[in-house]
Amino acid sequence: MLDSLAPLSADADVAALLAARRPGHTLPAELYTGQAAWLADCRIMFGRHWISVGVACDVPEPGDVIALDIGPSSIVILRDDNDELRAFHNVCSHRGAKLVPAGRSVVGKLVCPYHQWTYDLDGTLALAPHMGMDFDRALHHLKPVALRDVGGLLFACLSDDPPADIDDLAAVMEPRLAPYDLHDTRVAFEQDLIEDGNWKLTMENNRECYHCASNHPQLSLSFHAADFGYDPDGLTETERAESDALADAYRRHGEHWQAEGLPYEAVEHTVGHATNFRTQRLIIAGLGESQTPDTRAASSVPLGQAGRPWMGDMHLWGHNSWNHVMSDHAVVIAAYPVAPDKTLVRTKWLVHKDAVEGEDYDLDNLTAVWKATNAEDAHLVSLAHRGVSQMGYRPGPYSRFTERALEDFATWYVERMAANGYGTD
Ligand code: 3BY
Ligand code: FES
Ligand code: FE
Repeated sequence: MLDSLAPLSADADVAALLAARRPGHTLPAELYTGQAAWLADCRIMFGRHWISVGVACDVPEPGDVIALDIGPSSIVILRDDNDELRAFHNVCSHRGAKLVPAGRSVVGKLVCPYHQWTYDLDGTLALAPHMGMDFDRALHHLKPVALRDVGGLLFACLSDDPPADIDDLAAVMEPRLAPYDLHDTRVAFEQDLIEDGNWKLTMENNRECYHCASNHPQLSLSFHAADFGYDPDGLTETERAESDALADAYRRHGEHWQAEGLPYEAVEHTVGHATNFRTQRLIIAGLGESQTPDTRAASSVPLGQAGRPWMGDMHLWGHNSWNHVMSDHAVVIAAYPVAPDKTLVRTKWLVHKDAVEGEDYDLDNLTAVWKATNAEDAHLVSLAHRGVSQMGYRPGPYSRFTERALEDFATWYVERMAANGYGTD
């Protein structure tokens, strides 16, 4: 029996905790709270899987740079002089200093602050003073990070051997995102929020709307219930009626979207896949246009060829992200581990690049729903982390009706950790 307060020091302990996970239930405490488990997550879940790292319009011009810390690791994403997007490990090839501080910058070259080794934007070492005649600069290129631009959303994998099934995500999402032309957008606003909880609690919280009615008064105006994987067996009469009404609403909207040539079906790649994602065109409640306080479009300049306010919400969940792409704006949210009990939640609101603040949209109106929702979710995640840290915590049961996506997430997590050396065999 695993004592919930026993210290963890070794990978074997993490493997034992993973093996102890009870199907249908939340994880053993130390998988949320322990330092060894957190480091293992950084190494495997954030080190050997594709993660959401931002948007192409974060770096619109050559020389634009974003440095992103991911647990103990850090990457640099930039646009080089040939207009190509690139990513590198944020580590100098000399003595390993962190090259670029976290955040945005504009540079001609990347210059290490320690001894001024200087790299071109394609990662080539251009200058290394005091290294002598026989020093071969070609051997000291910055270490590249695999980067994929999927319809304007950026995914990176820090491993030298990234999972090949990012191609599945790209094949599904590129046609779905094409009408919105996210390459033609700009970041109207960005918010960083540190949640006082483990990254898996952040993700679990996001994978259900069980908590929405009682915690998200703003979001609930536009967020229509969706079937994130109900188990149809054992529903009460009321639950059955709700489930039928939901299926009916999605059938009607589906017919409409189909006639418009808009893909809408749910596609789920979770258990059994390396790259975890789910997408579906979601109904927007109320007047049906956008996730705003009045459920109308926030921006009068539509995204790309979107043009029609009735396109719903093309949602995409990745293993560290949730995205809502609507006819007038997109909300791109990603979570990054900071410490076992700290997670950075970064939100970007994208509008058409020609939309002018104050004329075409009001920034407060654009950001109101997710600012409120993020603050509410941060509070819930902190409560969950406080609870799982207590001696009285026991793994609790997920609802088969509204929390199946959490069960899938937890199962996928255990499976991926085992596939990467954290098994008990
Ligand atoms: O943002 C999301 O996708 C999820 C879905 C339900 C709760 N949360 C808002
Ligand atoms: Fe970067 Fe020395 S560590 S130049
Ligand atoms: Fe929430």
